[in-house]
Amino acid sequence: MLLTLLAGCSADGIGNAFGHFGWPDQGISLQAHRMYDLWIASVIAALAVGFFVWGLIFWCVIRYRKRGDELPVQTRFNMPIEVLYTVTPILIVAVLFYYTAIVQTNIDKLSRNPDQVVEVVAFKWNWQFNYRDGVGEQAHTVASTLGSSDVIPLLVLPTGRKIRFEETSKDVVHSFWVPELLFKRDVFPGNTRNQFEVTLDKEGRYVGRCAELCGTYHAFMQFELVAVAPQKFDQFLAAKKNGASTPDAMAAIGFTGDQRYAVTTQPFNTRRQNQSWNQTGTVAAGK
Ligand SMILES: [Cu+2]
Repeated sequence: MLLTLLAGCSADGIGNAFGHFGWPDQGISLQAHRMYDLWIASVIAALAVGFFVWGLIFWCVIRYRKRGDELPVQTRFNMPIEVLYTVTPILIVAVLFYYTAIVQTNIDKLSRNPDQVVEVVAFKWNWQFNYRDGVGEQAHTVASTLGSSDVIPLLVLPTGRKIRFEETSKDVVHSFWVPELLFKRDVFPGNTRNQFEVTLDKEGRYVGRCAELCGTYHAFMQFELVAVAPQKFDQFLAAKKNGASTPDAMAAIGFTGDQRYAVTTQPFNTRRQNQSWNQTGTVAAGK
């Protein structure tokens, strides 16, 4: 069953019918779709085993319920059954492992020449996204967007192109997470430069968050992924390279009014003064 599901496209239909079994959606990247299919197939496999086991339990409860005071036949062991319920779980785990390894390898694969490299810089408590002219630390930043307490940073990216993320943190461990990518990866300070690639296949605007409790204002680390057509992305990047602000560059590719800013979330009020308990008249830490 797992085989047929993974091979076919019925995972989408079943996922839709059952609320994606708890996942936010089907994902917006090629990588996400593979994880989604694995998730749906795994849940179905788990449910199949579950229903089979529940069936056996209820059958035993009903078929062998106490009928009198006579002691039933005392069976000690049954070799074929012992072998069966040792081998079957091993087989199930092996199949799940096999497909997980395939999908995971695919998700982690880095192409030799990604079409766009973005350096994700996390800091307490916001994000900077640097558009790079190549791969690695030696490459240069050609444009960037930066978040603050008042501005949600926008991460504008093209669909249909291989995008490499290179992550680095200025201080503590953060985690880059766009729920619709069905994926998150920790952002480390120091020499560790975590990388991953996605190819977006759905235009739209999606909220992103820090997924690693990184300090007092962790919850304020939000950003917005704006997936646009490749030509629009080229125009956006050209505008940024010419020194345009992010809202102006958004205007250059057709976003008007409030659409030039994040629409999926908004800056939270830090209420820093209110939060400095027992310190009336003094300035809150971090101010
Ligand atoms: Cu964080």
